[in-house]
Amino acid sequence: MDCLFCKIVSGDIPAKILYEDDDVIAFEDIMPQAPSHFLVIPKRHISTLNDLTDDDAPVVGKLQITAAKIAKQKGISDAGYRVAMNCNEMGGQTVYHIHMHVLGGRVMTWPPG
Ligand code: IU
Repeated sequence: MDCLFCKIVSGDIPAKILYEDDDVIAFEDIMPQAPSHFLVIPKRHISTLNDLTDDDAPVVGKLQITAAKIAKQKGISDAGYRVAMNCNEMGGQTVYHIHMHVLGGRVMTWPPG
């Protein structure tokens, strides 16, 4: 599988890991778009949000719960933060292994560009 995030999961590509368990892994984004910007991904390869099935509900829920826990540990949860998942080209997806962006530490604008 020629997937960059699968290679982070396997340890073939280094990343600053924030959290890991059997199902998900979280790491700092290499090109942060906010003072705090990390990604939470399922360990199992899922290319896009369009590929999710009902069976994926537990892992998708775990992405969000993990994101919130890490945001709290980082001290950004009280001030607030943004969670985003991009899907396909027009959604701004560049890595085709689903990932939840968590951005905080600055005021977010709406709508996103
Ligand atoms: P996108 O939603 O697919 O556009 O986001 C991909 C993100 O993955 C983007 O913010 C990159 O900076 C980030 N990233 C990373 O953290 N580590 C990597 O090795 C690669 C991309 I490639």
